[in-house]
Amino acid sequence: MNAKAPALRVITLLLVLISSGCSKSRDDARAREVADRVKTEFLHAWNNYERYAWGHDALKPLSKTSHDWYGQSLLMTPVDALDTLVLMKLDTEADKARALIDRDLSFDRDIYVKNFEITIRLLGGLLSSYQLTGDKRLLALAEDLGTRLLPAFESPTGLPYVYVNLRTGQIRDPVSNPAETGTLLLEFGTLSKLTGKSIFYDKAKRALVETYKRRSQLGLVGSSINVETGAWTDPDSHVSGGIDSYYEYLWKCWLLFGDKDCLEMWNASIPVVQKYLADEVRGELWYGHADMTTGRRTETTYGALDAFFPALLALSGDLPRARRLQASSFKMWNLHGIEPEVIDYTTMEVKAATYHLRPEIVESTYYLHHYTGDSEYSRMGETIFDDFVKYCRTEAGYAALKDVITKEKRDEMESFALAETFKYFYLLFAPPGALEFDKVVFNTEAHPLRRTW
Ligand code: DMJ
Repeated sequence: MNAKAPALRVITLLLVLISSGCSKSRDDARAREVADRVKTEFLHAWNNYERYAWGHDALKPLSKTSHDWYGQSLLMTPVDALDTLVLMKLDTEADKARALIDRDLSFDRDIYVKNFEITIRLLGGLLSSYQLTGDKRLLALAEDLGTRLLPAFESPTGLPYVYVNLRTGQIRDPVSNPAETGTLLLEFGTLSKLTGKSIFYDKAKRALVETYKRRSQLGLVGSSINVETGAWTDPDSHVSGGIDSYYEYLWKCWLLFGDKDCLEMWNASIPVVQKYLADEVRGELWYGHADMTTGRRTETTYGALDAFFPALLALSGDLPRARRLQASSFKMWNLHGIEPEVIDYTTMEVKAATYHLRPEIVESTYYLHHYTGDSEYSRMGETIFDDFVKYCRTEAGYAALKDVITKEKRDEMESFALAETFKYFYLLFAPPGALEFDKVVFNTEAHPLRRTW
């Protein structure tokens, strides 16, 4: 045996370690550089909101005007974006946004608001920003809002109405869907834990359970349900918009609250999703639509909203499916250099051509990068970010696209672009200390909630 062999092996090992150390620090430096670019672009969006729409719900980036959802402002963009400002350490901007919220935000308004949207964007935003800043005024606003939303749950089934009047408590629109009836417990539950008032948890938990109880014999839920009768009005089942975050909250409420009922509901639901909604085409994994009663495939469509599902699969421990589905989402993204709202995955034809600055594919890239540490996902994230900037950046902020094929823009910058899309881009590239992933559960609007109780 060659006496020099052990020494050689040690030297080779050292060289491998040194060179992988070098490539790691190169990767880290590159990530920091992308994180800085994300921050700069986020500021471009935020500064233009400040310049043209300050105090309103949202910026209209093409006309450089503002938009209020209900004719008067609920400060949708500042509340939704505040925790992103804090996480990016944009302290001056964060303080200014917080001062505006503290001074001007009032929920004592005679307007009907959408319970689901207001819960995920405003209630979620106020709670996470309260946890990040310790500003008690934010918690007081959250409690006031939560209290004003409670009448929404006063239906014969306990499933919430779609709209509730913030001042009078009157409700309207009984036809809802599982995402809207089942995506409330992270926010209402956190409010209960932070205020010591159990009513919020109980109402939202009941709505989630009542949705689950109405699943078909196969175990699937449909696309629309009447909250007064509890009857389904559309049996179309999928993981897309209108149902998506119902599944997300089954798992996440187990994670955040340790609520065993949620775990049981998740365990009973997810194998059914795999059986009836998952689809294999050309060796790729996709999720389509099926009739909730018969399980028959009804549509082979997938889209920007479905692209949250790899994140949920990864979070719940199913990395193999998460990786495969993310590859499909990225294929969809690359079809036209930016993803459309809906495609038919059997033909790869675009079925709905808009792009609303949605975050879901970025969210999944972030989760997969976190769980696998694989540089494939930072490269993927960089491509997505470069395309996002290339096609959606405009002189006054970021604009949605009317058509991903022609790249024609539309006059819209939804608050979730700041709350979610930029936040997930940033966290994907930021140093690990920017946010301790394992200590938080993101609500469906990317507001990190912590078990501080
Ligand atoms: C957001 O408001 C939330 O992520 C919701 O769960 C789905 N739609 C938008 C983003 O696309």
